[in-house]
Amino acid sequence: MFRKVLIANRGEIALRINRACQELGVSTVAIYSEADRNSLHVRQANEAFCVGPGSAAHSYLNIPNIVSTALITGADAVHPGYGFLAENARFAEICGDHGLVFIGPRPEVIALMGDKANAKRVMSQAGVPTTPGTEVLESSADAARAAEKIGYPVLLKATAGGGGKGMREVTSADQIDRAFATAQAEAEANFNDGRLYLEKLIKRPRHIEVQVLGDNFGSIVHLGERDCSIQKPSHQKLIEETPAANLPDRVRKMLHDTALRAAKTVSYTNAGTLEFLVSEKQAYFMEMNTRIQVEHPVTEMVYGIDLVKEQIRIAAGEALGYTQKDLRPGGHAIECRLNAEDTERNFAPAVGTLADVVFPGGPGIRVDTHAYSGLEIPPFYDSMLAKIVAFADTREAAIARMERALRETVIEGVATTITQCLTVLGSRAFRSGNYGIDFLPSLMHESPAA
Ligand code: MV4
Repeated sequence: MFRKVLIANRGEIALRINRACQELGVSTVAIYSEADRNSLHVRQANEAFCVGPGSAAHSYLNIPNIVSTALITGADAVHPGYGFLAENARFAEICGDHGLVFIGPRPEVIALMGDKANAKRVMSQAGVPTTPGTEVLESSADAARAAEKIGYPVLLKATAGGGGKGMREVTSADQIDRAFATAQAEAEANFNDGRLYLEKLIKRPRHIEVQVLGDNFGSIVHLGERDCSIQKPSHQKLIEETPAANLPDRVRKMLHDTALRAAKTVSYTNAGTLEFLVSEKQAYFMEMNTRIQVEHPVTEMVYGIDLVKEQIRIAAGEALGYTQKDLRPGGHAIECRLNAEDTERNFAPAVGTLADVVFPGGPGIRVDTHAYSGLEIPPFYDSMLAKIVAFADTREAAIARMERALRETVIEGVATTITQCLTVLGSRAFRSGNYGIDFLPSLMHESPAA
C-alpha cells in the first residue's frame, strides 16, 4: 500500500478521497487554491499546500505545481478525483514519468476514451452496440451526406466532447451548414479540438450507466447500473438512483454484460463508467468515463463496497480479491445533488457566504459535502454543495427517506436545488419510475414556480 497520496482536487470529492486514505492508513497531501484557504479538505488532510490563485487554470489544473508538490512531499501516488485533471491523459503520463502512481486507468486508455469517435469505433469492432453514426467528419458537406443516409433528426457531437458541449441537434438538411459551423466553433473553444462526428438522434431515451472495476491482473467486475436521466438542460445531473426503476431484467442483464465486454475490450483497470442511451428495445454505448463519478455513492450503498478505497488498492497493485458472483447488491439508493444555484433564474450559479447550514442524518442517510456555516463560495468552480444519499430496502422507502432528509436540510445564504429535488421526488413520473432524459425539462415547463 502507498505511504502517502496527493489529492489533486477540492470540494466534497477531496474529503471523500481523504476519508478513504485515512481508513487505509495512508497519509494525505491536500492541494488548494488561494480561494480555498478555508476549505475542509485543507484542514482534514495530513498536509496541505497552496498551488496557485483562484482560477482553476492556475491552481487545480496547474500540472507543474501539482507534480512538484507531490515530489517535494514524498507522495507515492496522486488521486485526481473527478473533473479538473481526472481525464487528462498527459497528466497521468507525467505522473508516471515522475515515479508517481496515477490512481486511475493507464494513460493510453484515458486518451482512447477521451476521443469519443475512436472509443465508439473500438467498441463497435468488439461487438458492443453503439449509437448509429459516423466517424470524424471532414466537412459540413460530409455531414450532410451522412445525415441523408442515416435520416434526420441527427446530432452533431464533438469528438473531444462529453457532457453536451459542442453538441447540436439537426432536424433538416437546410440547418446542417450552420449547425456544423457553430458546433465546430464551440468544440474548438472548449476543447481546442474542433473535430465533429454525427449520430442518429435517439428519441426520449433513458441515460443509464454501468460502474466497472478492473485490477492489474485482468479481473474485471461490474457494480450494476445507475439511472442518470434526471438532468438539467445544461446536462448537469440532479438525481441519480440504483437500481434503475422499471428496467426489464433482460435489459438490465444486457447492460451489465455489455459494460463488462466493453471494459474487457480495452483491458480496463481501476474504476470506470460506461454510459448508455437506452430506448424501448435497445441499449447503445455512448461513451466511457475513466474516473470516479460524482454519483458513485449510490453504488457504494447498494453493493457495500467503498469504490474510492478500491481505486487506491487497485492502483497500489492489489488484486480485486472477489469475482462477479461474490457481489450481492441489495436495497435501493437515491442521490440528490444540492447545487448553489438559482432555480428561479434559470440555474445561474450563485455565489455568497453560507449562513445557517444544517444537514440531515438518521437511518439510511449519507451526506457527502464540504459545506459549513460561514463558507464563502468562490465563483471559480462547480456549484455543487452537497450530495444527499438515501438508502433503504425498497425504492418507495428510499424516496420517503430522501423527502424526509431534504425537509431536514437547511442551507441559507445561497439559493439551492433543494426545492427542485423535492418537486421531482413528489412527481407522478418519478414515483412511477417511468422517466427518460426529457423528464426534468418537461417538469420545469409544467411547474415553473414549484
Ligand atoms: C444523445 C441523445 C440522443 N441521441 N445521442 C447529452 C450529453 C452527451 N453526453 C450526450 N447527450 C445525448 N446524446 C443520441 N444519439 C441525447 C443526449 C441527451 C442527454 C443524454 C443523457 C442525459 C441527458 C440528456 C439530455 C439531452 C440530450
